Amino acid sequence: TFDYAPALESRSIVDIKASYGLFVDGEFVDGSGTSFKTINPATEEVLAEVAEATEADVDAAVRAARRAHTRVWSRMPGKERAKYLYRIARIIQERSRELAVLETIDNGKPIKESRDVDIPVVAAHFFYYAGWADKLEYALPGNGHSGTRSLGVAAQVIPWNFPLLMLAWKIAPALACGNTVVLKPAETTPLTALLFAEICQQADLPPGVVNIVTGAGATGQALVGHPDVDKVAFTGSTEVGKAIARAVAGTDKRVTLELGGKAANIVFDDAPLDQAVEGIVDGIFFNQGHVCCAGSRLLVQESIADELLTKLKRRMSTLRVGDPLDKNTDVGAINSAEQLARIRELSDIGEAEGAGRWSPECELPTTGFWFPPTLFTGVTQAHRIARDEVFGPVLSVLTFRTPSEAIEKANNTPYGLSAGVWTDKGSRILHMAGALRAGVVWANTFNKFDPTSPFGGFKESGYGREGGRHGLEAYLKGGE
Ligand code: TXE
Repeated sequence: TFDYAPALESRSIVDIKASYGLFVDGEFVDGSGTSFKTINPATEEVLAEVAEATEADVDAAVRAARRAHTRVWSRMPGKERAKYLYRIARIIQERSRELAVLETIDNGKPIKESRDVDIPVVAAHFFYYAGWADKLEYALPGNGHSGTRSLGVAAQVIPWNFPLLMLAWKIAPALACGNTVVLKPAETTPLTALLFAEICQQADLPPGVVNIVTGAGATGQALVGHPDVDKVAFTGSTEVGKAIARAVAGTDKRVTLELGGKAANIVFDDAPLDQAVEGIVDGIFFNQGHVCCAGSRLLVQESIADELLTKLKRRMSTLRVGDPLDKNTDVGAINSAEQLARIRELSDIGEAEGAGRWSPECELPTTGFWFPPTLFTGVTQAHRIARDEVFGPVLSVLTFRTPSEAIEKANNTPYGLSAGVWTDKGSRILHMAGALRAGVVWANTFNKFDPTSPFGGFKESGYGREGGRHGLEAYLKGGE
């Protein structure tokens, strides 16, 4: 464990309770079932006991959301809904330090990422969608009021890699459009969603507009399967996404799915190499590689492969792995023992299949879940590490000679979430952006998120878009 001053000082600014209930109808209530423990993945310290919501608890939450939708939220003029969203956004800003520290403790991500990326982008989403809330109205005939084209109750299930950011991506547009929500955070990272519930109380959000039910897969299953849910929004594994798509098939529920990825980061010989190295490092080691759009396959043009790899290894050697609460840490803890086991297994398979494995020398803490930044060279398209989503700090390097070979290799994956292109030629960027089967293509940058930009995938990466104007469509009846 870590015992030096900065970590202890940060730890003291968050008030973690010994146990947490569910947030239903504006109140924290006890669950009717068992509870589970959430731990700090950097230390394995038990942080809190959290209620495991049962089917009955989920039902109570959906009922509360339905009542709030019918009686309050869908009838409220958009400019009033906007006030609540702005208020939430401002409280998030005011409590950003607390939110960042709690996110880091429950998730394992470096504090400089939660402080400089996650929480500011969370607030930005609430500000952005607050601005939409009064622009989606239509006049109701006769009574002079305006009404919403909201769908009703949204069931939202999110993963553990960006707990609060995924919550913001889902809750902010849903509320702006006049829907109410029941959200289930991931079982390894429930704490910031529960702090968000407290923020909803602080903002005087009408009871039932936001409900948080904690628990594992069975709770998620009960939520998306609830007959009174109108809309399902899921971010998580492709496997569970497919199961959800099957479960709602034949119902009139609307669904959006944001699933896995295996993005190619493509570096041409005319690319600014030092900038590309930064983008490659950010693409795969940001958030320990627990990123659905992570640039987990580096496709480098053969003529510059040696030079790029030398620079990349030098840069990787400077990454600081360790205490997530230390402001200087670049790579934090792996989120769970299960995820660590998965990363280890796929990496061992990579080695057994003949790829060259390399990691910089770094001393890993002895407690908690850790994996060093890792590079595999000599990877071919047949290797499992070139095909499967590792969801960890593991980069597979492949080479290409021509742009068409780069396109063929980049698209040779069942996924289609994101890609990166590094080149000095504008025409090549446009050509690649058109040819790559990926929902997002970054040019000379990577992993940049903004509330105004739509995000979502092709193929097995799911369907529907979150973010921007496009993100509203998933929560409105009829087309724009
Ligand atoms: O995902 P799950 P896991 C990928 C990544 C990772 C793998 C497994 O490759 O290694 O998935 O991660 C809830 N009905 N991604 O096991 O199980 C669950 O409680 C309804 C990519 O954590 O999909 C959690 O809240 N809900 C991904 C959420 O689904 C169910 C992010 C995600 O967990 C459910 C996470 C069910 N039957 C993992 N079963 C991305 N796209 O960013 C589980 N859940």
